[in-house]
Amino acid sequence: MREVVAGAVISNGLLLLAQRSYPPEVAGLWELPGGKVEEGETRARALERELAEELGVDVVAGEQIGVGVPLKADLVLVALLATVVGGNPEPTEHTAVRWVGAGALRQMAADGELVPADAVWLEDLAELLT
Ligand code: 9L3
Ligand code: MG
Repeated sequence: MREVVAGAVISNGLLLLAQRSYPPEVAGLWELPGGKVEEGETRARALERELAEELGVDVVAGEQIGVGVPLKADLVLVALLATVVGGNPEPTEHTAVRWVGAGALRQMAADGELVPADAVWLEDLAELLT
């Protein structure tokens, strides 16, 4: 089973969302940033590497939040809490980033603006933000 790790980056009570630029099915939708865990890499290390690559930030990964979400038969998506310890997120692959509170996150979910896989974590994330 391969894994994709996504970061629930929370700072000053706000959650970091990144707007996907690809593939076409999800381009324009917002996600918790991250990517595939490579062979021999821990989830935490993979998340720290992905957020450095994608957003130019140093983060420290923490606990898993929510459930694992199946993406394909052999691929599961997991979310880890993450704290920024250096830098300011500047997208290299994403179209944009934004910081949201619980209310804005719920509104985005209701408007279908979240990547479907990540919308599964709405209640877990909203709880962390309130
Ligand atoms: N994915 C879904 N939600 C997320 C992330 C980071 C990724 N929060 C899905 C999109 C792709 C796959 O996982 O199908 C691999 O992600 P990426 O390497 O394209 O970011
Ligand atoms: Mg990615």
